[in-house]
Formats: sequence, C-alpha cells, structure tokens
Amino acid sequence: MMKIHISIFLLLISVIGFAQTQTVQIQTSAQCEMCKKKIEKQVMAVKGVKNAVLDLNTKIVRVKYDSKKVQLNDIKTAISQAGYDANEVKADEKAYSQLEDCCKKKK
Ligand SMILES: [Cu+2]
Repeated sequence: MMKIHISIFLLLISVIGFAQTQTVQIQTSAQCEMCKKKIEKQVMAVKGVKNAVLDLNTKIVRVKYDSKKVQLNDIKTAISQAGYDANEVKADEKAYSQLEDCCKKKK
C-alpha cells in the first residue's frame, strides 16, 4: 500500500513539473549569427528561462521557460531591450539604434 502511495506521489510531482515548463516560439527581427547569439544570451539571462534557440532561417526563437517564474511578456521585453522585435513588441528604439549595421532590419 505504501509503495502505491509513493508512486502516485512521484507521478504527481512529474506531472506538475511538466506543467510548469512552457515552450513558446517568438518571431524576432534577427539578421545574422551575432543577433542569434545576442538574443539567445539575453533570453537565457531571464530568470526562469531554461533554454533558448534561435533559427536564423525563420528568425523564430524557441524558448523553454518555467511559467511560475517568468511571464511570456518578460521574455519579449528582454528581446526588445536587446534591440529586436519580439512578436507584436517592437524593438526598444535606443537599443536598436546601437546595433551594428549588419544587425539592423533590411528595408
Ligand atoms: Cu546581427
């Protein structure tokens, strides 16, 4: 009987654990390898973010995060503050103006 209780308990823990981890895909305005590194670094620096990988072909960054520790908006803000668009959140103007030319959006 005790064993059953323990396994139910462990099962509950793993279910709750999975539920906390969210994966989101955010469209950015990354242009090159430098942008990729910068965005990944900025997003990874947000507390509660577990992983961030940007695909330069689509400019979409895939972020795994703990929804109990960080909100999606905080992640978008971090990308904006790095100088890049994040879905509907536009790049912070000051940060954008400080980007290298190669990292600015192609008109
Ligand atoms: Cu760049």
